[in-house]
This record gives sequence, structure tokens and C-alpha cells, in this order.
Amino acid sequence: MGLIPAAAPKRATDLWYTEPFDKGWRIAFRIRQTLYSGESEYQQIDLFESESFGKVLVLDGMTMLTERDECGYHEMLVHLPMFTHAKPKRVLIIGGGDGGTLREVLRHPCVEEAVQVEIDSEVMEVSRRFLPELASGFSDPRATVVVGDGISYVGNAPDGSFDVILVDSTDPIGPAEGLFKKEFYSQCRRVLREKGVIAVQSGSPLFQPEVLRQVAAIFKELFPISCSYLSSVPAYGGPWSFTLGSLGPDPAHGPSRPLEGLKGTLRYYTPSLHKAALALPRYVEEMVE
Ligand code: AG3
Repeated sequence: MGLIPAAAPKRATDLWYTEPFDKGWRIAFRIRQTLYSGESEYQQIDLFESESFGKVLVLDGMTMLTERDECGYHEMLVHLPMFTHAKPKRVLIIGGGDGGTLREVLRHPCVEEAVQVEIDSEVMEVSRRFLPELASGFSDPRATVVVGDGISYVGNAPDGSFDVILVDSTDPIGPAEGLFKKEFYSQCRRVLREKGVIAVQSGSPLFQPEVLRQVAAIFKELFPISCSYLSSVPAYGGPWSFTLGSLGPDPAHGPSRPLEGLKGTLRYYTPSLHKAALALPRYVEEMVE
């Protein structure tokens, strides 16, 4: 016979993490449990278990991934360029400390070596500890992990030493700023082998249109073939853009090889989506033409 209110709160606290994408719009996740919070030499690292999107990794207050929708980001950053190339053997990953990009690269049996250059070893450690499914590639014998600055690594790398380069960076503020500049991309072009392909994350077309505009314009200058494409990542506010540059193969032709033979199961990328992702909404097309 108690007078318990119908909407009695189940817990005393109701914690939410929010990322403001602009002055009037933010994305929020209900936190079930905080798993890690610490400051590295480069940035603030937070990781929590959310109510409905699995674990969420946050760097400097910006959502990097959720377990539920990271496939929309990692599979599209990786498989579109990897299947555009006929047979990528040596792959360079800049950033991507959580390991998701490396995991996707290593699904391709033709890859002989994947070199990952990440500036913040603490992000990799946090991922190994709390996101083992994403970090699985770190222990693959084909993976070489370099803790260091991606810009100087590429600057010092020999001409024509990689088939595919993937840039999995944070937003262009803080440690990742230089990864969006023309000097860096032209060094990347130098380091690509003949018929090499590069793909980079180029920001939200909704909230960072100037990032996409700038990257697309630089790629157009530097690469004989270039294009931007979209994926859908709810944790980043909907559409997310990637920009690809190619010294030979045309991504518009779709995957160069059958998907059979790829290790594990994909959740997002398909051959039809490879082509479809290149079709842009009018407002995005206008940004990149
Ligand atoms: N890196 C790019 C995500 C940037 C998201 N930006 C934001 N939430 N403001 C993702 C890293 C995953 N490997």
C-alpha cells in the first residue's frame, strides 16, 4: 500500500554525455557506467558504457566512436579505397588509435604489411583494454605500430612505398590540425606507389562544410582522380564525409575484386554501397565541385 509515484526514478543520478555540434544542436548519450577518464600528453580521453550505443570513446570532448555505429565509419573509410585498388599489399594508416581502421585493413588477405602511425599511445592502450574487438589488429603479425607524428613519418618515408594510405584523424583542431593541410597531402602523394589510393575523413558536411570543401579542393589539385563520398554515422550527427584520391584506379568502377576471402563479417560496406556512396546530395555536391 505505498504511495509510490508512478514515475519513481530508478536511480538517483541520470548522467548524460553531450557533444555540441553547433550552437543550437547537440547529440547526447545516456551513460550507464564510466569506464575510463584520463588526460594523456595530447588530449583528454574518456570512455563510457552507454545505455543503447555500446561503449563510446571520446577525445577532447568529441565523440570518436560508438560500438553500435563505428562500422559506418571504419568500413567506409577503409573498404572503398582498399577495393578501389587492385591489390593493396602495403598500407599506411595515420591516426586511428582505437584500432578500428587497422582491423578493417587486415581483413584483406592481400595485405602484407599495415603500418599504423598514432601519436597518442594512451588511446591505443585504452582501446586494447576496453575495446578489444576494435583493437584486435594490434597483435596481428602483419601490423607495425609506430608511436609518433604522422606528418613527420610521411615526410621521411621513401617515395612510392605504400599502395594505400588512410587518414583516420580527429577533427582539425589540436593534434590533428596538420593532417588537413596541402603540404601533408602532397607528401602522401609522393609516398604512394604507382596506382596508389588515399582516403581521408573529411568532416561533417552539415557541421564542418569548410573542412570538406578544403580537402576536396586540395585533392582535386593533387590527384588525377578524386572524389568525396558519404556514410551515415548517427554518433557524428548523421552524414560523414570521406575524400579519396587515386593515382590510377577509378573508385566509380566499384570494387576491383570479389568480397569473398575477406576475413570476418562486414556490417556496412557492400559492392552496391561502394558505388552508391559516391552519389552526393545536391548541397554536398555544391561543396566539392
Ligand atoms: N575519427 C573521426 C571522427 C571525428 C568525429 N568528430 C566529432 N565527433 N566532432 C574517428 C576515429 C575513429 N577511429
